[in-house]
Amino acid sequence: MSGVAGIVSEEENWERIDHFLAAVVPVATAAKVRLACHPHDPYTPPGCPGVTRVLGMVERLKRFVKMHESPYHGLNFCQGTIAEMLDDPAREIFEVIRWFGRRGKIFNVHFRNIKGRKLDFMEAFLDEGDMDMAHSLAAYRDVGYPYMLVPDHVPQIDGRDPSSVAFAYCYGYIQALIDALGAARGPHGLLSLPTAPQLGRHPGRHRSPAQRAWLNRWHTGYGSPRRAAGERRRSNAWKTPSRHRRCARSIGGFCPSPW
Ligand SMILES: [Mn+2]
Repeated sequence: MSGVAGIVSEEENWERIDHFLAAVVPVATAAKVRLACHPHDPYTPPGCPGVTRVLGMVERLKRFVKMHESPYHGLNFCQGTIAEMLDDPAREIFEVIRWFGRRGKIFNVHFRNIKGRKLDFMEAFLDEGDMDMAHSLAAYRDVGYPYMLVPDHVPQIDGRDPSSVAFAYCYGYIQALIDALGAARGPHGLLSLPTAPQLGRHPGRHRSPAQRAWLNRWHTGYGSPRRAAGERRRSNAWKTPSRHRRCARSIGGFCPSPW
């Protein structure tokens, strides 16, 4: 059974996508407007619930950006949603960033992290999830990604405005990562990070000894990094300036502000 309402098969979904792209991509291309499609969030198994959503899998997203190919047809690359499509995000995410990044198909990045994997995950703060966000940032740098990195939905933080406080924490974390990637040079600097890290026993925490030593300097006097992150949130959250932030210094062209 198929039709306007009810069960929608994969084939029918592709037909609809093709119909839409055929009409819209030429117009967007002529007007030089980038179409940034957000993936289906989260992945759902075929036929669930009656609709086979085709943009919740990496291979399907590759097919999607190749349909009616145009430099103005690409993705709002939600790293969290992509991770929710993968069996082992901590290991697999870098190659996905590279595949879409090298082809110029990433027009915006939702820079967020998760704990877990496909069909078994929790949304997490940038520094608490399984993906190494410093290496992720290095991967965006290496493919020449020129646009924005923005926070996405995260757990809320106690306070007068739990959602905005949590976002403010993410802005600060992104800004610090950008600064660290650009400013810290030499053997202990993030600038020397490879984008295909050597993975240790803990997939989510596969930092090199040099990187761990460098990061530990941040946390002097705060105890563990996780504790330090919690303390920063509680004590400094209200000091975070407006979300309408200045653009980052030009380090690979990143800007953490979506506005
Ligand atoms: Mn998103």
